[in-house]
Amino acid sequence: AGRYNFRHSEPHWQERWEAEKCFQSDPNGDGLPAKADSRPKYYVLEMFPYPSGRIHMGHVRNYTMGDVVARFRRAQGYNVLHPMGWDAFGLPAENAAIERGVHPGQWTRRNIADMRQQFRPLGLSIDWDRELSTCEPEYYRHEQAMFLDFMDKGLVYRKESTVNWDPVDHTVLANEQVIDGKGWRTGAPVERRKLAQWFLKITHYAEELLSALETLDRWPDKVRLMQHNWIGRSEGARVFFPLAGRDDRLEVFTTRPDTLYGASFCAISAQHPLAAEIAETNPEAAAFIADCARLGTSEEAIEKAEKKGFFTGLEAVHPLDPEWRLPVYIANFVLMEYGTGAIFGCPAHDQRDFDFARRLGLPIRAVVAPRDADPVAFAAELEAGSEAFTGDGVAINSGFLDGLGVAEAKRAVIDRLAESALGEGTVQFRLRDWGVSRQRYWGCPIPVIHCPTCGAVPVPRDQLPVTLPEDVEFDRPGNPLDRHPTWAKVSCPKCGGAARRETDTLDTFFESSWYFARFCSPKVEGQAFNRAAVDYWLPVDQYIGGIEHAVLHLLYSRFFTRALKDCGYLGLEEPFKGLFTQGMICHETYKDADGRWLSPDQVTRGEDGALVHRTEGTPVSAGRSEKMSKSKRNTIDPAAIIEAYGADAARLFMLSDSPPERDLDWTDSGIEGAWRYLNRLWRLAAEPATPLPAPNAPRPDDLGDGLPLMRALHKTIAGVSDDLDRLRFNTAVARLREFTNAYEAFDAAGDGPDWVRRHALETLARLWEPMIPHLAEELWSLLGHERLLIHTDWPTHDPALLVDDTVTLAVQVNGKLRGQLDVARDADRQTIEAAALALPNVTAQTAGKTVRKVIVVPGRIVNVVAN
Ligand code: ANZ
Ligand code: ZN
Repeated sequence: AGRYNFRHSEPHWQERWEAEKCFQSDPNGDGLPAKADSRPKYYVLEMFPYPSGRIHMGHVRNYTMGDVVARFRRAQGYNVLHPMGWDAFGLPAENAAIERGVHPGQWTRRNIADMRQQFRPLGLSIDWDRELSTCEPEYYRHEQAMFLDFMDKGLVYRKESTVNWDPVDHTVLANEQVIDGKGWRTGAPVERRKLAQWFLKITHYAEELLSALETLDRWPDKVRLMQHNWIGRSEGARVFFPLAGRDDRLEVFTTRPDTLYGASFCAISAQHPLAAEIAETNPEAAAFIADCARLGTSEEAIEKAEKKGFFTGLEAVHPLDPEWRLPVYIANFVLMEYGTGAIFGCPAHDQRDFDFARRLGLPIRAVVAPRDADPVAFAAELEAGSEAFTGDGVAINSGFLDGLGVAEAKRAVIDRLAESALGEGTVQFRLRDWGVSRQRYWGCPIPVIHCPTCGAVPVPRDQLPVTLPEDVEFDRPGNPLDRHPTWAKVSCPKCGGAARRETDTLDTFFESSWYFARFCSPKVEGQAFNRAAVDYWLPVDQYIGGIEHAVLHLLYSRFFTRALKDCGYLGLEEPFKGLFTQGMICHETYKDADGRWLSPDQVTRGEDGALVHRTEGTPVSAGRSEKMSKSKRNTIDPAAIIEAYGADAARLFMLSDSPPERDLDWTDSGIEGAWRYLNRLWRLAAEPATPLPAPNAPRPDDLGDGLPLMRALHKTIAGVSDDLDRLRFNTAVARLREFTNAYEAFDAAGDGPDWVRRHALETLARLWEPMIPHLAEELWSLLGHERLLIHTDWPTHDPALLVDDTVTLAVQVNGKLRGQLDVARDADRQTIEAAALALPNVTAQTAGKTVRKVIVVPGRIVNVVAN
């Protein structure tokens, strides 16, 4: 038997697709299809890669899935947009500059060129004419304009905020550069410093970003839930506690105004202005505040830490009872960034407050009891115990609230507070505004000039883009833009005086928040988008990427789309109609006797089948299959796989092994199985058991012996179409493999009309094309076609052929199930009776008895009555 020569075939078909411009989607350069093109549009996008220099298996899986969707939709008659670009700004390029002395731009552009070459052999149906790279001024100039538009709309502001500061290198560190609280290069404990930074007002859209999640019915529930929690909407109240002996008051946020009668203290954050005021005259307070700062600001650390408080000496007046005083503490568990940075504590109904009250000996007073409990006994038990009651119930010990349910009591308190202007209902979000300033070189310059007289002045639009200077040095830590001799020195656009450019650059999430829209018309100059092109292509119909972007990237993009709409750039709110998050690629891990990680190609099987070191022959132990990572050395290089087995085998294995949302275990046997199957498939057309008729032969009226295969084929068409529609690639593969088995048996038997064989084989090639495009074209050409397979339409199934021609009947004897019977759908009563009585189990059960009656319920049951 011959072998499929993928080394010849794969490049050959890639060249044909390119020569015929099969994936071109921008005939006029304005992003739009040709005027006469009336096909509906379909935009499929995979999250664009960071140009690290090498593609990895995760990329192969991601882009293969997107490619299947693109090819499938194209075959179905859609005008498909399937672009590719590079998320090209970011820290690794700067690290390369620091470590190897190569300029970040040079490093990045070389990586892009390398990766483009590595993607080619995969045979992806990408429109490379739309390629973009975010580090080029022709891309980032538009986001500088967007930044200015956002400024005009009040969606940008500047405020002091904390950064990670390396005290040895004297530089700001990105979060990724802080490892276990220490600087990545110096190992020095990181300090917190305040710096003025730029923020985008994502919170302006908090309510919408939350409520619109409901409309995203083609997103995974998991991602919607993560965004829901991230936005974190809480309904509650702002309550004002006058401060005794002062003329100001403490403003707190609470979700439980119904528990106000259970209050026993107030607490403020260590960063609260009132805390700072007290610290000015109270060194102990200052020491306590400094102590809290060491805890860091991560919510997790705060959650875990022991609850501590410092009494300020101040007393707050209870808003519902002017005689009632509450001590005010500075507490380490109150965050300045949430609500108002101040709380009232109700120990009986909040565990944190409970623990705090116990430690400090503060009163614990139950004010809510379960509906069916005896209030007095319940309160006594709670106050003596160690657990807060956070469930639903009715108000007790609460004056005018007594007897009301939690929800009613909340409303009643808010109404009462509003009457005396001591409170109001409010909604609070966990979502924070997006800090976009980065003290880095390799990013988009923020288009602002700082003037000592005029303040922060936007760069005039006719002076955009503000480009990065090329002549920078990375020989010292810190931001080279900051110490560049001339770049930052400019005159103020307003007053003409000496001024300085903003030397911070934008967070790289900025670029990825609108690239999907730029792909709609990547060549237009002078504006970010051709409005008609974004109106035509957006939203992205199917977006595919990793779950690690479930919150930030996807939320920022949703925010950007709204902000861009409000600035008149485009007309929609939700950029991604369908979202799919794929699983990771895993591989077994290996260690030698000394516990060192070994890579898969260092490991082989010895004569006895045990794992050994390939060159040293020493024993190797295999560990769990884990996500492929450099640190565990369990990666497989896609280039090596494609070299050995071809792109189609890699694609097939990626798609077939497990559901696409799950993790996939890369195994040698898996890729070899895929390779063997491809050869089998190839032989069906290259070396058919029975010669095939010429193409385009007419369909015979009577399919004769070919009917069962035709039924199987049409079931396969229907099933695969449905699977690809829902991105169930693995089941599509399973169906096609099953049909291949049926076809092989049919071909070997050599009967049935030849037309059916050709038709089945051609359809099989068509159905496989989205997944293994090269071999599919090869089969198509072996079957005698000149024109490319990808120009042929997706097949539709014939519903008549989906109806089974047999039915399965349950056979009972005296009402007890004794067997099953497959009969022709149109079999008559006599035939069914005879077949039922002939079943061995039925003969056994009726032996020595007389059959009195046989009842046939058509299509369902046969009951034999015998005694
Ligand atoms: C009084 C109270 C009584 C509370 C009670 C809870 C239970 P979520 O649901 O997350 O919005 N809180 C408010 N601001 C805070 C801050 N800056 N740092 C720490 N805690 C803060 O939680 C809101 C609740 O968390 C608020 O309701 C407040 O405590 C606390 F039986 O007020 B509550
Ligand atoms: Zn000025």
